[in-house]
Amino acid sequence: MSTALATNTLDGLKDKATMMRIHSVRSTTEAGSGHPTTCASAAEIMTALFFDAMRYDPQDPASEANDVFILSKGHAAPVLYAAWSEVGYIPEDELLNLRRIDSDLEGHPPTTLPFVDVATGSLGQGLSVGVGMAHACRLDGNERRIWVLLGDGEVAEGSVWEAASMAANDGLGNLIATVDVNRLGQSAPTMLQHDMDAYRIRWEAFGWETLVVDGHDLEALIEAYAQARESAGQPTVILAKTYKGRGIPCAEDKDGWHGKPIPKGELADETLEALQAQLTGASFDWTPNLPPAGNGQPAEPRQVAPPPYRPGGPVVATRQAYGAALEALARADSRVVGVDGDVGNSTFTTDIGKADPGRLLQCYIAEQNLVGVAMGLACRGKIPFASSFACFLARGYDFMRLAAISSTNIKLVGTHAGISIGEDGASQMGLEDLAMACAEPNYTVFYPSDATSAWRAIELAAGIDGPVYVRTSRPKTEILYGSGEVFEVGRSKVLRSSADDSVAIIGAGVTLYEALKAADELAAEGIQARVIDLFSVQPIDRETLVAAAVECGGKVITVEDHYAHGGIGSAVLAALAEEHAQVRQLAVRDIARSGKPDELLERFGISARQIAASARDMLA
Ligand SMILES: Cc1ncc(C[n+]2csc(CCOP(=O)(O)OP(=O)(O)O)c2C)c(N)n1
Repeated sequence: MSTALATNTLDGLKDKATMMRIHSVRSTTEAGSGHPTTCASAAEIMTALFFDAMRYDPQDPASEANDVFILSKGHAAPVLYAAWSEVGYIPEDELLNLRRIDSDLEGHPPTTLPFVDVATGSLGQGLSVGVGMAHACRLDGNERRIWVLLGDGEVAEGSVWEAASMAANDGLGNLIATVDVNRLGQSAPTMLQHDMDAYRIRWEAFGWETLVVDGHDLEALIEAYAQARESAGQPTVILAKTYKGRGIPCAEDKDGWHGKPIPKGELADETLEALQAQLTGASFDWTPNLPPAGNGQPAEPRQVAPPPYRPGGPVVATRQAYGAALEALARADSRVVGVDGDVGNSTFTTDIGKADPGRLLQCYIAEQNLVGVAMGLACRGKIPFASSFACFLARGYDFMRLAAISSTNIKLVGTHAGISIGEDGASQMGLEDLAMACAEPNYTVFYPSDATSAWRAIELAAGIDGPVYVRTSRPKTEILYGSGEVFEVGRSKVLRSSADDSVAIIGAGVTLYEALKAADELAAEGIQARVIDLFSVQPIDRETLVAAAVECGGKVITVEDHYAHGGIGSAVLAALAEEHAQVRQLAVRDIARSGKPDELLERFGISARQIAASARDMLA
């Protein structure tokens, strides 16, 4: 397909690109910080996308019907704001508020802006989010396209290639990436500089339709994007050869200008004069390429079946209950999607396939992408449950962090938590996952102990608008709660309690069972112990914990199958910070190893025997 643009149209478009450069220089100079050279290389790309390739309503950037644009190279935020200004959404003078405390035009794109679905700026995340969004659009059967702009330095991130593999494997023809190959990174030229052939070979090898263009040639870009829109079933990447700082005479194609604004005064004046001299002043009549009407709302969720477990019934692992609950949720709510990283038969995420095989996405062994895909799905109204062994989610932690910044509605389920997995050994044991999730202030964190509470945790997670982490365990455990038991965010369960309690023991997961055994042991000696199932680690049930501390003479023991920092002991300590309480924290304090679960609980100091010993010691 060939796109012959009338001269005045082409000149008008060129002026748009020049205006985007002018805005980027002005706003960063005014802010005294930012990345004008990063913006300048992308000005024609942004112009071709915003004035030709994308279908969207410039006056309704949050419309569900719009094509989606993800600025993966988030430090180019000023050119994104400039584009939305040039299409008429952001008033021009507002651009000068860039990076101010009272402006949404932050240094990197925030989701407080209606045209930003996900925060970017930690490089290497946008393409994974794009894959998730492309899948969401496919699930909804709509024809929206997802456009992602990456930097060339950025594509050194492994996560980009995790996403690229999945996009090609899944034939996501609705995903179109552009790499702004401007040759320079932050501190040095990029690995491949302007070796466009090397880029082409790599992307082709990953299964993408690949187009190499002069990234400052608007006609070439428009033609390439038109071709990309025709793609039958493969994602397309436009490899745009550009120059960093294009049009800024003092900085064009020069090392040492990354992340530096043009200083106010003579240099900024000269730069703006040079840019203004490039304006043709051509009249430009633009009619936005409006999208077709969006799809209707998803079907109203139906009532989820209650958990099928009963005290005294067969033992069930909490990870199994997660899979069963996920299947039940998926049957009740078409927005629920399962995301697996090739451990779905261990995490039980594959159970969702029994409800609908189309709603189980396979990311293979690529946990950064796993979290990013979930983020993209959530951005488009899905309720994604992404799961792996708790330990492997650590690989996706930076994505979890950006999901927190964006308040993305993702549900992460870590299975095989702690030393209780046993024989597989230390590399398979998640012992820092609670610390990761709880470090993010807006994550809700559940740690269910039995199958009923695990089922309810999954159901609660689906209903929360924001990121949730659920920690589950490998061993099969007894059922503690009947199906009618009500679980709530921020509420724990008191399992043993009497007026004579002299110590409170707080556990969750496998250690709750150890706590119950210890309480039995102590009761036989005439010592009454209160036992609390923490369940909701964040937010925490301060009221119940404070009452327990007060009523148990200030003697509290926490016991957890997690390292000592950032887990349930830390959370309880913080909750009791203003109380007169003596808190003993039993946790895994050394590097773990293989063994039988019971042997390991004993070796690492979190067994029933050690809890009871600790209680006796406190009361002595
Ligand atoms: C994961 C991550 N690592 C490092 C950085 C710091 N950083 C910001 S921009 C940049 C260079 C990016 O180069 P490139 O992708 O080529 O973008 P350009 O500015 O050249 O368009 C670096 C290293 C970051 N933001 N994210």
